[in-house]
Amino acid sequence: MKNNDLQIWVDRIRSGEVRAVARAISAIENRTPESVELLKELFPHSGNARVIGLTGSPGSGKSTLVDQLAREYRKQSSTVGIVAVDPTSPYTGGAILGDRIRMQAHHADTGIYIRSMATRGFLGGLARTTADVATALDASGKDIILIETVGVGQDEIDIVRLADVTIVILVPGMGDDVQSIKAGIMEIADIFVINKSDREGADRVEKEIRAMQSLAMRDDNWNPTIVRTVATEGKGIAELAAAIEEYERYLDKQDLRLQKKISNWRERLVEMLRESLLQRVTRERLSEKELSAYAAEVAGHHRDPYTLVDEIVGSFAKK
Ligand SMILES: Nc1nc2c(ncn2[C@@H]2O[C@H](COP(=O)(O)OP(=O)(O)OP(=O)(O)O)[C@@H](O)[C@H]2O)c(=O)[nH]1
Ligand SMILES: [Mg+2]
Repeated sequence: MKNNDLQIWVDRIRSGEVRAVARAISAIENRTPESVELLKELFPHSGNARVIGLTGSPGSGKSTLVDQLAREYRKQSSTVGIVAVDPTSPYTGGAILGDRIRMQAHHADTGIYIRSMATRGFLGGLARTTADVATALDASGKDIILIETVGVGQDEIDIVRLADVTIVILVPGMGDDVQSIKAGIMEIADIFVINKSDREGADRVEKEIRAMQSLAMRDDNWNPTIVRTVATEGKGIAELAAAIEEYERYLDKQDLRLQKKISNWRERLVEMLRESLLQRVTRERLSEKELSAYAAEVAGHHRDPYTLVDEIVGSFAKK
């Protein structure tokens, strides 16, 4: 890509042009060589958005909640970018369609940009891709970025940890007891939302969260807020927005926001290095064919893998 074209693209993204942003996100998703050049240009213009991550079981009401939260922020005249990661859950049976409908509902509003990302067949780390997409949205001038992901595995934990504020959504009943939620997910919550509070059992969920909280104190001494919502009716949304703000104020007062970012970047840098080094090794030193041949040698016990790896890395380092 010519430098001039890249600059035009960057300018268009920065002015929030929807098609340029969409193209950027596609490039990032596909990890095209241009996307890296683009991200280098966009990064200096990012860092202003408030990034809020929401996670919860399939069908817990993440999309509905995100939608309501987006409306709330639009009322406050903030612009919003939404990234829905893996919206296809067994519960709603392919909510991508629902997300499409959601997008149409906001279609006339250029202050909001929604993007669904499927996770299957992904090149490289999902967390990194999501973070890069957030960087692009940030550089496009969105004030707030909402990241929605199904809270099931390590990938999701990695994704929401990129956020300034992490919200874990629980629902009463449905066997969705606090105990059954992955421990890792509970620990990352800065705010708990008990959605579907129109149903019976919200009290019990709250009690369980409190019981769990009494067992462990966080390093930052923050006691996660619990907010009840009925996302479908827009109930509790203003309270949630207020809780988010309160936590952000706490972050700033304790000078924790930067610390959080630094510790995130430590991990992201290691991950980027790992990926980049491996890419270089496989590109410059180790072809697929060689890899297969080595694997056969090790499998046949003709060679030990430890010396082999030392040799490969050693020969690479000398280059
Ligand atoms: N009763 C009730 N239903 C709700 C509430 N919030 C969401 N729902 C319903 O729950 C279902 C799932 O909502 P979604 O917002 O798609 O949930 P999700 O967590 O995004 O689902 P996936 O992305 O498929 O994991 C929908 O039928 C919603 O209308 C609520 O507060 N109360
Ligand atoms: Mg959803």
